[in-house]
Formats: sequence, structure tokens, C-alpha cells
Amino acid sequence: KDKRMEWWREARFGMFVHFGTYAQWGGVYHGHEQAHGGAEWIMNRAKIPIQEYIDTAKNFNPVNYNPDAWAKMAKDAGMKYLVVTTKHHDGFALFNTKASNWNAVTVSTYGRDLIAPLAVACKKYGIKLGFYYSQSQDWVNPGGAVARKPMKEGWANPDSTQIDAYTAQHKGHWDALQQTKTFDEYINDVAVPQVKELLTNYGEIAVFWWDTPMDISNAEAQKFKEVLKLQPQIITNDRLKRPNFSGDTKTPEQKIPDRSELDGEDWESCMTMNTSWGYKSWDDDWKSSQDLIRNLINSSSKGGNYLLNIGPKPDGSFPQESIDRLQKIGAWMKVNSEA
Ligand code: JFZ
Repeated sequence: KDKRMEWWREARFGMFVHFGTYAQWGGVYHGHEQAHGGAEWIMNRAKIPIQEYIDTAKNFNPVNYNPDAWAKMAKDAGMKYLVVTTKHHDGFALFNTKASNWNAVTVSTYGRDLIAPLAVACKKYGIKLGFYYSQSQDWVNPGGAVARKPMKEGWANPDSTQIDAYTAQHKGHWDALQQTKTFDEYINDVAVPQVKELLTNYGEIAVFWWDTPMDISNAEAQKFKEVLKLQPQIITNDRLKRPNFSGDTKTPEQKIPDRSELDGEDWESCMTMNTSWGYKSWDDDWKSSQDLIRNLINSSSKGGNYLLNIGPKPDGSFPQESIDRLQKIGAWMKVNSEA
């Protein structure tokens, strides 16, 4: 394990990217600002019907998507790796997949695999590539798990009381299409084949970043572990299955742990620059570049990694606020690092 972890322990700093069709909503549904949670959760928070969500994805067309620029910005900021959401909880795959039509190539106007050119760009700049993949939650592919989140005030349309009553009776599901398969069928038909594709079609993958295990069984988790053997060097986080710690790295979220909380395991703090992972058009609660640099120093000094998130806009470009902060961090790194 030590050999495998060597580059990661040196790396200290990486870029997280949350991108998908949720960027098109930008944290707004029918004129209502999303009151709770990251903008990548809007489908669940607003209980958007599957058909309406798919119809919006048809217009997904990130014409300014420039993976070369993404990788270069990471490099110039002093980052050593990049972890991208290949599929978030809405199930929308940014890559070419035979396991489901719910993907950018088949559904969207853009019509192309977004991950393949990113792999090329990362290689060019010497940035290690990692994949985030929501293995359990999937709100569109039938059988996927759905976190039970109530609708909150602020979504006047449609009526939240009525919808909360419905989801309470349907294990959090809000659209009947979500329950036309079992979770195990979803794991076998969609998730396991997609992870296999991700570990086969894009060259060497440095990190695999699982998320929200929900109640995935040991047997189901084991199926993913088998697939991971395709890339024996890969480093995984601890979110494949809970509660037991499995995987290589712990993932404190939105905070840098105190020294007293460290237990000798490898860890990586992931954090947003504003308050959302996915692009939220109206979120202007940006951390200062000083704060971000302080966070990087804080985590590095305790032996951890800092995974700093960007939520690209629907056109595929980074928000200017994020670009500005990456540049300031890069300038500081230039003066204060040896490499
Ligand atoms: C998850 C996702 O739901 C979210 O959209 C984002 O991708 C984030 C990086 O991960 O959210 C979590 C997962 C774990 C915790 C909190 C939020 N946690 O362990 O406290």
C-alpha cells in the first residue's frame, strides 16, 4: 500500500470538478432559488420529474468545454491531480456508455464523451486523473437509490406538502419510473458495467472516488472491488460502503480535521470555493484566496490532501471567481514551493 500511496502522499493538492446537466439549472427551479443543499442536488431537492429533467439535459451543450484549459489551470495552481464527476447522483454519465442511454453522448445536443478528452489533457500536463462515481444513488436509472430529502419552503410550485407525503410513502422516490427495477438490478445492469467501462476506456486512472453508499450490501460492494482489480495501482476513498473503513483514504468534508482527530490513516479534505459543489448561479458566498491558501497549508501541515472544487458553468467554462482564486493560489505556490 505504501508504494501505491507514494505519489498521493506527495501530491497534497488536487482539483475536484462537479459537472453535469445540473449545471444547466444553476440552483434555480421554475424561478425559485434552491434553499438547501448543493446545486447538484436540485433534481432531488425540487423533486423534478424524470421526463422534465431529461428534456433539459437534451439542451446540455457545453460549447466552451476546454479540458486542456481545465488541466492547465489545475497545473498552474500547483495541483497534482484532478477528480471529475463521471456520474453524480442524477445518474447522468459524462462518458460513452453502453449500460444506459442516460449519458451525454446519447441524450445531449453536445453528443460527445467529455471524459476522453479530459484524460488526454491531464496526461499532457502531468495531472493524475481521478473519477468520482455515484455508485448507489441514481435518480434516473431505474432501481438506483434515492436519499430521502424533504422539499423545503421556497418551492411554491409544485406543492411541497403533497410531494413530501408521496415520497414518505415511496422511500424517498418521487417519480414512479425510479422503482421499475430493483437496486440489485441497477447495480448489475448499470453501475458495475459503467465502472468497468471507466476503468477500461480511459487509460490509467489514479483515484476512484465513491460517494453516498446508502445501504449497499457487502455482496454488491464486492462486485465493485472485483472491477477495481482492472487497475491495481488505483487509490480509492472510504465511501464505497459504510460504516466500516474500507478504501485507502478518509474523506472529511468541508473541513480540515484537528490534529486530535487524526488516526494515522491517509485523508483528504474536499471543499468548495462557495457553498455549492455544482454550479449555483446565485451563490456569491466565495471564500477569499487567502482562506483557500490557509486551508491548503493547514491540511498539508497535518499530512493531508486538499481537494478543492470547481463547479463549471453550463457552457463548460469555469466561473470567473474560481479562475481568479486558482490564479492567486498559483502565484502563491510559485513563490513558496520548491518544485
Ligand atoms: C456528497 C454528495 O452528495 C455531494 O453532492 C457532493 O458530491 C459531495 C462531495 O459528496 O455529499 C456528502 C457526502 C458525505 C458527507 C457529506 C456530504 N459526509 O460524510 O459528511
